[in-house]
Amino acid sequence: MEKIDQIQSSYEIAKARYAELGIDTESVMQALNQIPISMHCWQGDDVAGFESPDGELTGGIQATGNYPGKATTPEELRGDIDYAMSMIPGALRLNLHAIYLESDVPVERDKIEPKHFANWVEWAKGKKIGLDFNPSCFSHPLSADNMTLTHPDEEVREFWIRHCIASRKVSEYFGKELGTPSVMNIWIPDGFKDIPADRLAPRKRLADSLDAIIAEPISKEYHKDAVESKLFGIGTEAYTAGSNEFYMGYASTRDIVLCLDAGHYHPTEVISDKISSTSLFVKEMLLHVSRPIRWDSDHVVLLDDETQAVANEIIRHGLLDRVNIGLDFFDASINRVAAWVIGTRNMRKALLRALLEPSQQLKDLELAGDYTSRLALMEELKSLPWTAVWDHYCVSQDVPVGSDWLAQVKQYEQEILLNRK
Ligand code: RNT
Ligand code: ZN
Repeated sequence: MEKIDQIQSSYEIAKARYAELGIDTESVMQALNQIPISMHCWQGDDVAGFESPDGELTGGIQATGNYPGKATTPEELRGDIDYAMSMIPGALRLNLHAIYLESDVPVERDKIEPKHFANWVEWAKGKKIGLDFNPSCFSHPLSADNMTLTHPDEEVREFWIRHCIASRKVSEYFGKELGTPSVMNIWIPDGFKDIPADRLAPRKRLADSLDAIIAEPISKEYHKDAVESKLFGIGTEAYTAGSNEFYMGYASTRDIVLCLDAGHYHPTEVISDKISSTSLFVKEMLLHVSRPIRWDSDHVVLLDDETQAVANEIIRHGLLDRVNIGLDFFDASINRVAAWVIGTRNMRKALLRALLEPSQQLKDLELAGDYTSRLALMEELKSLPWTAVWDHYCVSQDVPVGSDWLAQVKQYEQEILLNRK
């Protein structure tokens, strides 16, 4: 039997199995295909950007590894993203950082303009995808002491405020040009390596800076403000100004988007448990789906229990229109295109499994106090033939099935990546 016929007949069997649970796999695949995942541009070049040829990553984050073939020009990066996206099924967006601007002359961060991102917009138009944005408050002489929007020096603080305001204009331009709002996420590395004497003042300055940044209203049709907390960074182990409580309070009182990054909490804390609570107090969320390991918060996303739990929470509570799914990882020790494909396909797989779950039935069992059946069903669901639905879905979207994409990436590596200087 041809592989394609095998996939078809496996799918028919799976379809019948899920139908027994009242799940219609056809409408599941339709719904799945429309959920946008915002792929981050920075996996392609280890968060280097195009500001200067030897831009160095700072800000308490690090990309480790020196796998050959990283993109060093916008054309290379777009080429790599195009190639990765051709192997990933379903709706995608691209998440850009301010340091990915294009200009013949150096542009200071507080002087960035929409025109510096015109090529990205044209590219996005061609692919019919939306763009998201981030001011880059790191890898810069004025962020060298891990202080930006909280800096005690007003001049430095004002610089970063101007950068964030300029970034909002770029974000608004994305939304206007592409017909879908750009989510602009502010993350700052600000904090202290050792025990601070004053935990309050930097947070007060941060609140004031953010208020100045978002003072000018911009239509949510084009642009949405988001803020991202982090418990720690390399060199900011003792204290970060932008803690979880800080931003939870800030986002809910200012009615902006709260970003939850999977790698930014205490080691046993998970964002899957935060989505429901947050949904009661904040209208919209942004997720940075990622994977923490010890000191790092940015390993490639796996199809692990936590990624699955995140997807389940979104689907079970009907939060698709209030949760923006973004990815945030950067691994420089493996093929970077493969990293995107692995992580993004995994997020999509988790969403598929979440959509295939008879969640009402599980909730009913819980309400009836039948925890035995709840556990039994949850466990049996894991071995239902979701992979047959996934393969069929991949075929229907004209992307590689199973690990077939790997041979393609290896070929791309030989022909393109290894020929880069
Ligand atoms: C850093 C934050 C932040 C960055 C990106 C590059 O810890 O997660 O989101 O990873 O903005
Ligand atoms: Zn993040």
